Amino acid sequence: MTAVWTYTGLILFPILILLGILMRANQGGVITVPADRFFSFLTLHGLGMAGTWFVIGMASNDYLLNKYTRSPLVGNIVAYILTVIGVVLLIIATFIGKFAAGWYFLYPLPFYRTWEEWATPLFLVSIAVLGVGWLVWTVSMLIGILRKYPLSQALAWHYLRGKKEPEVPPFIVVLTATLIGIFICLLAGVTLLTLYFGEHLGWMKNDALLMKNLTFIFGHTLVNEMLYLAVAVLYELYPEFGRRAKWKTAWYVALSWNATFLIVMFAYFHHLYMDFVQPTGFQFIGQIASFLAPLPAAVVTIFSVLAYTYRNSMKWNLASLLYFYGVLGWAIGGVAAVLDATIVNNFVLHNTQWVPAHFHTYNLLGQIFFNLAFVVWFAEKVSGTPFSVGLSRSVFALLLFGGWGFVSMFYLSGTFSIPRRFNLYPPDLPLGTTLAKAAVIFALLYLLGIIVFFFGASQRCAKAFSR
Ligand code: HEM
Ligand SMILES: [Cu+2]
Repeated sequence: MTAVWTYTGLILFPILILLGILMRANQGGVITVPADRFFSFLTLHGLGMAGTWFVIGMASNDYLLNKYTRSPLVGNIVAYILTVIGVVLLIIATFIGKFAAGWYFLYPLPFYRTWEEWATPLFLVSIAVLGVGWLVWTVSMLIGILRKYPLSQALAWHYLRGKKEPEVPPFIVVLTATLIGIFICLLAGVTLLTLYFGEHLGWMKNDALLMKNLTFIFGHTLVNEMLYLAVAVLYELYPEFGRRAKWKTAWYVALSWNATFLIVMFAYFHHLYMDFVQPTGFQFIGQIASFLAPLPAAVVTIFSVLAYTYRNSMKWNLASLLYFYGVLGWAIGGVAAVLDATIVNNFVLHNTQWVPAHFHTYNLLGQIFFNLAFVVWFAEKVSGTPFSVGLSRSVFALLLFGGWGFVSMFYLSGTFSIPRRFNLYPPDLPLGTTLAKAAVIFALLYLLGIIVFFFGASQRCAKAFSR
């Protein structure tokens, strides 16, 4: 199944990048995409990217989990079938129906149509199908973990009491904390969709503030947890590239991931700074949680990676390089995110391209580097053929140069207050157009890197089926 997921992800990714490039080329005035198309591309691109890398993260964790315990395979298969159905429906709703309410379809936008009437319910059904599939998968992986470790052990609470037995690998601790978080935010998603259906069917009118809170518990938290899924795999695999011993759980690892799991649930309040009706206390909680959320997990992980790498005879290949530089992208994107989540800065940066700048950094150059590192490791393992030096070098150079160039254009735009989510810039913002043109070139390099990567990885993954 891991190979099936990998193929699916590696086919969807370039298509979604292409949508991104088309949007940027339109913003740069290189091509013309009609406005209704542009915003349906934006919706499909954002949701598609989040979904693709979420499932690749789940699939890689499921694969590694089987080293320690068996999680029911049926969860994985049900998730695959529902994901395929959900994606097909989503593509129909956005491509043919031109549904275009943005990737988190903020209430009440789905009801203010500029698109086909059937596209709204179809879109909501597609998200519901995906949500149910992923909920089943999450529960099945949690069952797998709980078969071997009671919950308190899986979360390493005994380490907090100074005990070191029984030994629980950090991978299990991070994964358990992450899966519980995913479970909670998917439940919020289900509630949100139920309320949407209620209003669509004319049974009720919803409260906009409640809907916005639910949207961001779901959206903000899910993309955070998707990053942690990739980090869980890093804990398991990075030490394979050095000579020193594997990582062991220590009290600070236990403490930091338990803390992260709790705090991340409250950080989403930073999406509501502009909502004056939100109780003021929540704004303070949002501010404090946004400062604290990244600290434990990021600091412990970055420190662990650096400490492990320092004076260790590392085996540098495509996978380990992607891990190392992925940590860099994660860290820089994270700092940019915290800058934006600081209330005084948010007055200036809100809805500028600073926002896509920060999340493209830790996704494109962080989380995706981690996931690609897993794919390299997996492809080499099932095929027994390592990626050649030439292939690794060209892929790595293209991704690094193209990726950083692409996000730099977003940062520059954000610094000069170019707004996000504009299909065309007004004549008094010519800088936005120029930077968009440059971004297209960088993004094409990144895309080329991914295509080369795809050929290298798919040949090797094919061996997974012939065994
Ligand atoms: C080279 C690859 C990529 C390109 C060329 C690209 C391009 C773009 C562009 C042009 C936008 C619109 C920015 C604006 O508001 O003006 C955008 C938005 C977005 N992208 Fe990407 N992107 C790429 C990769 C990714 C990845 C890897 C992810 C997530 C894992 C991602 C997630 C999103 C999301 C969530 C949005 C916001 C959608 C919305 O506003 O509703 N993108 N991207
Ligand atoms: Cu957020």
